[in-house]
This record gives sequence, C-alpha cells and structure tokens, in this order.
Amino acid sequence: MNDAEISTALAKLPAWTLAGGKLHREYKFADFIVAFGFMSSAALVAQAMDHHPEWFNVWNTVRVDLSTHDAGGVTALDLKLAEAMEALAGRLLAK
Ligand code: H2B
Repeated sequence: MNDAEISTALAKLPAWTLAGGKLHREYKFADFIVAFGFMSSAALVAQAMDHHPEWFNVWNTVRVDLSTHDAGGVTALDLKLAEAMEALAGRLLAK
C-alpha cells in the first residue's frame, strides 16, 4: 500500500499513525497485568493470522509497530491486525 492508501485506511483507526513505514500505536493500560493480558490476547490473534507484531512493553505501556516483513511495508494484514488489537484493547481500556 502507498502512503495515500494507508492514510485513507487509517481514518478508521484514529489512534494509529504511520511512523517509519509502519503502523504505530502506543497503548496505556491500568497496570502491567492489564497490559500483559492485552498482549496475550493479541498474541493469539496474531498467531492465528500468522502475522506478528513488533512491540515493546514496559509496565502499563505497550508500543506497537505493524508492517509486513515479506512485503517490505504496510499491507491489508497490518490493518486487519490493528483493527483486532483495537477491539481487544477497547474492552480493557474501558474499565
Ligand atoms: N509477521 C509479519 N508482521 N510479517 C511477515 O512478513 C510475517 C509475519 N511473515 N509472521 C510470517 C510470520 C512468515 O515469516 C512465516 C514463515 O509464515
């Protein structure tokens, strides 16, 4: 996907940005347990998709970068994983 196509797609994902050629979002949860619970749930989704995030966790913060390594950029798979992460995080952030 080119930058214009990605920008259009990101209209549905307002908390995500395009940074360094990857879809980027930082989540802040209540504490480490909630953050790690999110990562555990997202890991199952990612594995089922055979599409895996680059991510970094410290305590309540999870920073996520999504790109398709095989394609050397952002593809529809990254958008699909970002949408799935939003659905999972939405429940946890609401509490
Ligand atoms: N995840 C991501 N983000 N990009 C890929 O290109 C990718 C992946 N490729 N997960 C998959 C695994 C591939 O390496 C395996 C062999 O299916």
